[in-house]
Amino acid sequence: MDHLVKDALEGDRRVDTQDVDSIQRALITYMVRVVGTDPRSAGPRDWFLTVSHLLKGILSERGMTTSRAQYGQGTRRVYYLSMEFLTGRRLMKHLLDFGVESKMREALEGLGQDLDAIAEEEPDPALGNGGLGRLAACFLDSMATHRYPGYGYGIRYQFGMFSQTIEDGQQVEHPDNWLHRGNPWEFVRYGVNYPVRFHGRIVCFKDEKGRQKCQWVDTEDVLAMAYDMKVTGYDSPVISNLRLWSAQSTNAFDLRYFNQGNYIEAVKDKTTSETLSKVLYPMDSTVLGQELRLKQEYFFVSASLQDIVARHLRAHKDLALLPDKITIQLNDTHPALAVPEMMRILMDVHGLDWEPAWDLTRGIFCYTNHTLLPEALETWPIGMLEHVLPRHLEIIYQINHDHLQQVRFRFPGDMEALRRMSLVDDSTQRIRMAHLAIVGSKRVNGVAALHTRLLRENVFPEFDEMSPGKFVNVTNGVTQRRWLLQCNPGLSDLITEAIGDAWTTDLTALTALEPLAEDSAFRARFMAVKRINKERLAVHMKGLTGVMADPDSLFDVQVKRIHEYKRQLLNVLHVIHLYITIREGGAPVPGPRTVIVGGKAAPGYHLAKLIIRLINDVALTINNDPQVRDRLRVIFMPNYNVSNAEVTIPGADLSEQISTAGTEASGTGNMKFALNGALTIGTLDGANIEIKEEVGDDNIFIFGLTADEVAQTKQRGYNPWRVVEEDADLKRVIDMITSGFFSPQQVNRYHAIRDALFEEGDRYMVLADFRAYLDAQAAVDALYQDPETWARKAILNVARMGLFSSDRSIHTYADDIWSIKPMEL
Ligand code: 26W
Repeated sequence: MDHLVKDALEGDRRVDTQDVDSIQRALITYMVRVVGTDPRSAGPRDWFLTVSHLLKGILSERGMTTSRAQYGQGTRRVYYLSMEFLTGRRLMKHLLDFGVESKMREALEGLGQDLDAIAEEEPDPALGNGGLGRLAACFLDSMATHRYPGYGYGIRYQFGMFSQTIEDGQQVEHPDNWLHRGNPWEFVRYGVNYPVRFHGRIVCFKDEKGRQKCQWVDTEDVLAMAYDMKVTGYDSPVISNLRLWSAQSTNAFDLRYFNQGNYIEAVKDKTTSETLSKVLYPMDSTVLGQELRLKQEYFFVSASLQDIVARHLRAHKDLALLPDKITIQLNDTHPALAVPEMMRILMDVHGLDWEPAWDLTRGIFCYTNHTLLPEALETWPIGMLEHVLPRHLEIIYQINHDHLQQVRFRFPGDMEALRRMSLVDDSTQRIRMAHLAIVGSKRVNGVAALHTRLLRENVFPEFDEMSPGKFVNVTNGVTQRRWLLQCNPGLSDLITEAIGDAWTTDLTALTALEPLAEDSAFRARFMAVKRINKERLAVHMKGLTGVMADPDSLFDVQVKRIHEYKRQLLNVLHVIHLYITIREGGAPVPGPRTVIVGGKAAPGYHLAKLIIRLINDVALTINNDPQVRDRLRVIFMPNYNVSNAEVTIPGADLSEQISTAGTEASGTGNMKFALNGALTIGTLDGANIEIKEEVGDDNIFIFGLTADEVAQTKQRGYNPWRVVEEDADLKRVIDMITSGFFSPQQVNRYHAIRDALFEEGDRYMVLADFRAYLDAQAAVDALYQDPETWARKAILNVARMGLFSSDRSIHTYADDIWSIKPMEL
């Protein structure tokens, strides 16, 4: 058999992807044999399926070659556990990674088909909320590209992030049934399934050697079934795997009812089990404490660890080798139950004692924190854990007992340290998942320099003191393959023509562009590319909203989740100020400018939804005002997602990164915009600080309070009323909103916003930064009047983005945290 397999993987039975004729033959074969449609009557969807099945074959061949090599080398691996992966569409990505886009385009053209139209048929798998999920996807890309042995684990949600429409100015959520026409990329592994247990009770006994043993019995079980998605890297022989778990009912559970003759109850149970992987929770900053969410977290953690341990034992036999052979990265605390679950598997399944099990466990995990917002730090009610995962609660208590011993030793007599460091919050009777993740990990990292500093100084200072060197920084990055090469072919070609293509896998190579900022011919070409991208974006938005933007105007873009801390409201206040200024004919007349805002609000986050409505009301007023509409236009872009980002980011002139300093952990959109030649207007928050250091103070618009100033101002007593009293422009803007100018049908529509700003003390300091923001925006307007200087700065931004590649992040994780090396293939 071996020679046949070898032939399939390496021989001439494969499609020759550099030969148009060979591709065409393969396409027709796949269309007929796999899709089952007559090529003469095939529509774009059939062609999409055909191309993806052809690619899937190649993915499988190369994937096998990778895993054969990995086993051969006994490679140390990293497992990336994440509740979310926002991979974006796959088709163009795989073509680009395999280097076959142009041949495929040609082959399809010969068959009368347009590749771009076919690619549009693919649903965008929205298996994530925002930054954290997209970061996971960028990391998988960087790992595969640089040949690191990485492996992702997550959930195959049947419904991903809701799709958003705007009706009557308001967000409406629609279910994202992304699988309804099948998912050609996945490999279903019916044979790879694990039972995941819930509820039940614990029985403890002494074994034959007199040791205390515990068993978890009378559980309700759900089956986790594996679906694999192959992950390609750019021009890389390594194919990684993203294994997503889907919940199935177990037959054993159904039988109980069957035997009682209660068929309907049995089927009902089946659907209850399957709800576990039904839907992604669309919140990215407030934890709800819902039992179903807890079950989702445990479901994917348990299945992943069972799979990891089984694979380890197949290859290495010996559990003691676990920390040598694997490392597991926890993407935020959502998979933090992995710590007690690993303990359970080692002790209850494999019979290890507590001490050796704990030594192994602590040598395996690392934890990334992605947020400083207190309401986003996960905690679970003890009562709920006791009910859903009684064995894990016991293990957590034992971990806490040992941990608090060490705290007492390190901080003798310090009751406050004990209280703050305990895994149990006594006042609320909840388990603190970040504490659990920290105690169970060998390294903890923040995602930008400021964020890591604040974690160490303000959020977990005692942990930092107790374990010097445990907290480290790894600043986020983005993959230049999707966020430049794929989404901005015009700029990519221009760069490659000028400096070669080394930047595609080493972004620091972009520094070679710096001298070209002084080359007027290059500047002209650079701005011509921007112009084309703005036209493409304008057409795209016209299609989505009916509103046409003028590509000659400054495209001012803020796209990200809608949240008070990200301060879309500050953006709106500026827009209203511009509106007033233009109407009054005040000098200098700003603009023309198109303000584009996009993003989803969590369905239960009323204030965020109200901000969306305000943007739309303001847009309606401005865009219908003949006196203003040629100088200022406002567009709310609906359904912001990876695919829309790919069109939006290359077309931006100005990137809005205006969070309250000390609230945005890193931001990654900020990096994507600058990489595509937008200038940033931003606060000294998250990675903006490092972006400023790289591009230079002259090439970025920084404004507002620093994180330390925000803290001091709050401490001294911040008074939003006074800020407004002292600023006539601000007062007019606020009055206009609260008087119902933008909502004449309902004059009190925005009173909740007024209350948040005044009665509730303007938690995010929107008013405090208003004047500084106006000044920075005035500087933007002035600079935009000087296109040559603008272009020079934009080019320097691109040239100096080398640091912000996810390749750099991944090399840092690999060297400093994971201790893994690229594979040799
Ligand atoms: C359970 C509710 C929930 C869900 C998701 C709380 C918090 C989250 C995430 C941690 C939110 C998130 O996506 N954070 C973002 O992570 C990015 C990648 O590190 C950072 O760039 C963003 O600044 C951060 O907001």
